[in-house]
Amino acid sequence: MKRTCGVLVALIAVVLAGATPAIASEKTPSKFASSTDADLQKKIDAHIAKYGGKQVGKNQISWENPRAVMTFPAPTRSADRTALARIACQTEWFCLYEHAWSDRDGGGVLALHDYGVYYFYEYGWNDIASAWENTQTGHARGNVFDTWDGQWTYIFGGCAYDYQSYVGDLYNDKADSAALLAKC
Ligand SMILES: [Ca+2]
Repeated sequence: MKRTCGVLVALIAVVLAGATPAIASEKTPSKFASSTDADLQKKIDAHIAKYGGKQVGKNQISWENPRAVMTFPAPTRSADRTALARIACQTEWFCLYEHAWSDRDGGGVLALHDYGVYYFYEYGWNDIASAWENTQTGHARGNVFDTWDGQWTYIFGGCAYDYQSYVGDLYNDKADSAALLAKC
């Protein structure tokens, strides 16, 4: 009897350990990470060669019509790196973050500006978003979709101002497209 109890306790302990949810705050390496300024430039050059756009400043690529800006995280050995690794979303944009806000690694950001539809494959951003922030003016709406085989499934979004510091395990790394609308 005593022995059975011991086995049972051990089994419950194993089950509980297995059920522990993944913690979003764990540091995840960014797909866009670099170690030095030269390494960052190499990554940006490679991204532009594949997805077009124009380099802006040290760590951004900009596209026009519709207007979008992708920001690469600062190199790991750069002085620009702060304790709060998350890149701020500027006012009047809809931002998609590579990592949850609690993730100290920060990761990259894709910021969308104009009303209309965006296909993330055009920016090398399919299945990446883990968080979002809508800082557009006038309660403008941002809808984000997982697209598969011609089907668009709405997965998250909201009217300005709104955000999700983490979209949840079900929709994490799923987003493929977005629509920005003037009305909520
Ligand atoms: Ca997807």
